Amino acid sequence: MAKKIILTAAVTGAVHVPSMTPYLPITPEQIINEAVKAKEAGAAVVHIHARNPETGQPTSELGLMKDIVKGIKERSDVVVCITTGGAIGMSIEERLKAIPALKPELASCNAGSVNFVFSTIADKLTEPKFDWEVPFLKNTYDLVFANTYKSLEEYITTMNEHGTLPEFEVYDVGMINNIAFFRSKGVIKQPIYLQFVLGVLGGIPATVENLVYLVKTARELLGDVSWSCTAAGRQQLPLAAVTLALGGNVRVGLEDNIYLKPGVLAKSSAEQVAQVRTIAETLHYEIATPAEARALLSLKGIQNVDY
Ligand code: KMH
Ligand code: ZN
Repeated sequence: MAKKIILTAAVTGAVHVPSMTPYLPITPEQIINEAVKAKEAGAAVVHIHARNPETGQPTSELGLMKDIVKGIKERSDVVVCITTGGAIGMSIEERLKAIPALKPELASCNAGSVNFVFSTIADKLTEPKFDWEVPFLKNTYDLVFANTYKSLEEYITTMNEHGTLPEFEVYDVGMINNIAFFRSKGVIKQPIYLQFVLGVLGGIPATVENLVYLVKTARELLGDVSWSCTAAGRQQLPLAAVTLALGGNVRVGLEDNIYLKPGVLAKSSAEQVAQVRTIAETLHYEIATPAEARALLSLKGIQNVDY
């Protein structure tokens, strides 16, 4: 069977703020619509955060997350990956509570602590729409995106208990060794699925050499595990092409990059999905359907979620 490529769309995230682009989905309805459009463009997985529908501020409010994932499930069979990263500054409890509550098939699991700095965005906001935006952005200059070993063990164990596959978010090479540690301890009991996240200020820079280094190190420490890659900002599409050449899966979306091409805002994550799909199909790859992605990742099935 030709290698099937799993495309993931991270439709809103908790980094970009509404004043940066009018196309950032913030209400449940907008997030649901963007997820369904991304699936229709070729995404087999959507990575979901919740936001305050009035102000766009990232929130861990369970009711909103439930409305969003239920709405997506009612309109599409796409795989939903719920964030446990939440937003910088959220507590472990806030970030983790969606797993026991909603029991998703897939959830992000951040494989180590990292400075996750996006304060530079504040300098470019000429007329912020909301009071929370500039302080939220500037605070990242003095915050660590904390994922201690103790919290990592709690995230992984909780996901094991609810049949949720951890999608390990890897921001730097040392985090691959963290995952190897938890596998050697027997904490990791499910197949390992990596999401390399390059280009975060504080994490590994988004270069071809660094992606090759990450893939090589993962193979050395973890063996032949499934992996995907996303690059923040302008490297998103070039590194997507390199990822495909390396046999990896690809994540795009407005969580990671608000542009379609230099100077042109993406109107939806679906537009970025379509760009990567074109490259993949030109390379004679086939795009995985949600059902094929479930099989490739050994997911428990949409009938086993709790929403
Ligand atoms: N929002 C960032 C702090 C995740 O979804 O697990 C990290 C993030 C990771 O979005
Ligand atoms: Zn995220």
